[in-house]
Amino acid sequence: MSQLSVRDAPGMPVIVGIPFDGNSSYLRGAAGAPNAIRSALHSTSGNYWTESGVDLGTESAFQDAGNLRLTEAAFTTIEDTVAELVDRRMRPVCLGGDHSITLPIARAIGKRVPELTLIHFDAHPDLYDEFEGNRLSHACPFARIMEEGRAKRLIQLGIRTLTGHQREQAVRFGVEIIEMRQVPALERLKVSGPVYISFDMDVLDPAFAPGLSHREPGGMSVREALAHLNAISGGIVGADLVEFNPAQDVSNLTAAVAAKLLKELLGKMLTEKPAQNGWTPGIRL
Ligand SMILES: [Mn+2]
Repeated sequence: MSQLSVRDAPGMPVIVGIPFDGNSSYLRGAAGAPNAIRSALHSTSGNYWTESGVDLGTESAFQDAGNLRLTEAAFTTIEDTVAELVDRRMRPVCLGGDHSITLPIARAIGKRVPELTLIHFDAHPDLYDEFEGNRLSHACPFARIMEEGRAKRLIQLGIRTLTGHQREQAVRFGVEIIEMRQVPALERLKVSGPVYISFDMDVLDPAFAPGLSHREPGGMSVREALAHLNAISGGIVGADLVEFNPAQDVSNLTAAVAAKLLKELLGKMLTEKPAQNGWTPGIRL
């Protein structure tokens, strides 16, 4: 049964909290992220206007469906919820949770949106065939997504932890990897057609975002991440923001960064031009 209580509004971004960290390999805690991000987003220390001039404080900007109630069949619930939103022509913006949640999300979207391009911000390629015996580990979702053919293209950005195995996997699946040492790479994000953005917070340097399960130095600044988000062309059909671990945060700093990224992402979704391949997100300018 559907857990969604949102009104029909074609094209509208809908926040869905996914408090799930059961496939984390190292530290738990990411399940607490959705509520921490909301607290920062609604903090009276800031306002609801994006840098691009969009006021997110109006009822017509976005909806928040709250957090999913998850049981053993968490992936089924996630896939069904995202599928319902896409079928209702809305655009899910999922707040993780660990990165394993991107697999059921991509299943739902990939089945409904042809010619999908995934743009994946991360320190890690998450392409392991299996990790510590778990094929659904947060280290594996993009291997499963590409095996299952859920996307036409996978572009990874900010990568700085490639192993020999994952280099082989990238070749096998035709993944277009932009390593962190190649950043900035704004032009490589000019794509056409529908786009799904998966943003792992650990693409950021831990100096900017200490609240991570896997701190990987040498990453992006917040400003670099925003520049690359804003460089994406195509029509955004959905997104996720994952791997923020509030248990590792310092003075709610990473929560503020996640809320900032969420704001600017929503602002971009509300001002972009519709996709040119027939999947029209139904933007209302
Ligand atoms: Mn990562």
